[in-house]
Amino acid sequence: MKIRIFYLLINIMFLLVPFVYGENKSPQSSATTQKLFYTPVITPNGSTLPWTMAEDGAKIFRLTVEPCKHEIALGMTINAWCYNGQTPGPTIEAIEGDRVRIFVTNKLPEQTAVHWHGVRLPNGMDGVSGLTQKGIQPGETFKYEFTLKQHGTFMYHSHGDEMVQMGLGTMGFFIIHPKNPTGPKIDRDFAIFLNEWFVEPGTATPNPNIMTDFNIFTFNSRAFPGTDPLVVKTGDRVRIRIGNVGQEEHPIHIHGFNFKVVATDGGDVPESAQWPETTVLVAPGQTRTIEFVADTPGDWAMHCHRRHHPMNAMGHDTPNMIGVNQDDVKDKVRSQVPGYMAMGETGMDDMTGMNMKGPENTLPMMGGDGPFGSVGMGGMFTILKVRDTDEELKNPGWYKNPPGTVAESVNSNNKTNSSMSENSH
Ligand SMILES: [Cu+2]
Repeated sequence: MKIRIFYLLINIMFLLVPFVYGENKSPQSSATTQKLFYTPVITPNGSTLPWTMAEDGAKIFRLTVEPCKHEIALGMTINAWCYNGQTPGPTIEAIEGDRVRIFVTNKLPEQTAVHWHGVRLPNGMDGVSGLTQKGIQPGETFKYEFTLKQHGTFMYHSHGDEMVQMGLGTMGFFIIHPKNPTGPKIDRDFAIFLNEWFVEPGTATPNPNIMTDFNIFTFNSRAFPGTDPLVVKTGDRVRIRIGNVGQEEHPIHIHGFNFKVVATDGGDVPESAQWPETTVLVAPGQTRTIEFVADTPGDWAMHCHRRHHPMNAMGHDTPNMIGVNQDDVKDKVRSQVPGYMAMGETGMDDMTGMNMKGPENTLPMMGGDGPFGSVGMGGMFTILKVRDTDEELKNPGWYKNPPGTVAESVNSNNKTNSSMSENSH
């Protein structure tokens, strides 16, 4: 009986929730009050766009599109086109019902316009240069203004000379939180933009004319090992929003968990239509929002599952030498080219340890040191770090596997694996 009353009380509390939220949900309320409604989005390697409140209650955002230098990972910096000096541009966060006023200043050498992908708005605010507005000329500032009628994960990007402008990085997230949140509380909310580039090794400007043969694959315009890890606490409900306005589709895979696709840029997926997945395909022009409970601690890989995409620039067009004995050739070439190494005979993993000096301003095909050696990955790869304690969250380091839980050699008396993980940080 007591239990029944307890559940009855719980139910009544849930029924009251919308009314409690209703007290503060006006778009005119202050930033601090509004923060109560949602877990702020983390854009790994990126940032959130600050806003100010106009006297009439509109939220004012400012974007400047301009050429910038952008680091893909240590050792490689490109000439990108950015919003506010960043690619992806800073994440816009607002709340359903907000009136937003967005000033866009063009400092590119050509005209531009900004399209608010997936956002329902008046036609003249849709940002297609020539079709719905005049192009924003170099040096000009345009004002976009509309009221947010929906919630979800949307995007903003150039519309007009897209091949060049988006090919050089002009894209960002536009995230609208629900006015009346439903469902379980989200503890960590991440946003990751997918993109691919072609940067000729030894150069710095991505070639936007390339249609298929990309050589740099990025999460938030960073390639592993330059990608920030996603750090969460064991038991957290995690949301990851993935966006793509590139040229390629990417099946994004997470180890250790299964998740559900809870929303697209078209809106929420009804719970009855969500099925469990471990990989979600995100095509150009789509966002996919996934959720799961991170119930198992560890360092879990998250990456694109197309084989060339968790990989960096070098080696995609090398001849296939798998299984070819190069001993004879090696000596002959070495007589002409001192220090020549035969490569790819037993696979390419051995290349990761060689620290080969490639052309300037490019990245080794794969790399990134882990607690057990080279990770043998690059490109669209990051690590989901799930940790038990707040202390570990501050400095997660490498996961310390409990003794006896690491795969290890059974025929070489090699017991270094578990001790390595216990000692490494
Ligand atoms: Cu991919």
